[in-house]
Amino acid sequence: MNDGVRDKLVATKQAWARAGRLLTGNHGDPEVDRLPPGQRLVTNWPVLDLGIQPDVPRSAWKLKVDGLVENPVAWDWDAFAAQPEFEDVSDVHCVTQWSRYDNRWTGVSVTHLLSVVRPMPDARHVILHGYDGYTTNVRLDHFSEADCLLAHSHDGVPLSREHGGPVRLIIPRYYLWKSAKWLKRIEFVGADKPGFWEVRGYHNEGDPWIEQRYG
Ligand SMILES: Nc1nc2c(c(=O)[nH]1)N[C@H]1C(S)=C(S)[C@@H](COP(=O)(O)O)O[C@H]1N2
Ligand SMILES: [Mo]
Repeated sequence: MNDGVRDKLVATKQAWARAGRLLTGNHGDPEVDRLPPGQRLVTNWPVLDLGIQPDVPRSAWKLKVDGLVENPVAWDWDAFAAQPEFEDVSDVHCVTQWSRYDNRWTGVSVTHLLSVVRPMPDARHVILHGYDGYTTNVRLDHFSEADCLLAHSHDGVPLSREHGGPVRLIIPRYYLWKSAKWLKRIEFVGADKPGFWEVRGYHNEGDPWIEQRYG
């Protein structure tokens, strides 16, 4: 994708955000409904990115975890692979209205990561950085939920480049734009710092059950 096409794509999504497009005004109850309001179920797996799909082989991949933590780490593939393995099945919900059920993710749990790096008391938010320059922000309490992980495989197969391999974040309870692909850095901060889509009109938190799509 060339720069002109990418700029147009970003501008279109930004305009949708301004117009509040796709909002149904309904609230869902995750205890009762499986599909959040305004979503439709798909069985394929759409690819969404900024037109850049960084090619990072496992041998060149590195993850930095820093900021307000007592024990910052920089993991290469071998160090990452040496962490305890975690598996979880979850549904994903994209703000562009598709949801996909029963994704089996394998990787390293955020719970484990937090036990290694130990966030300081004034850490409140987490900024995720991708190899493509993408960023997204998430509240530390949302990031800390038990179903969040640094995933290297999906349904038993290593994550493809287009879906964010070698490693992406998965935050199942929030819209999928929070789940940074091609994960490069996890930064713990005190003051919030809206990311790529958040400064372009997407909601700062992105809870699909109350349709926090925009604003
Ligand atoms: N690094 C990075 N992560 C990203 C994005 C991106 O452009 N770059 N797009 C986000 C958006 S908007 C969505 S909907 C999902 C799409 O994930 P998928 O392509 O695996 O479906 O990735 C999110 N994570
Ligand atoms: Mo998205």
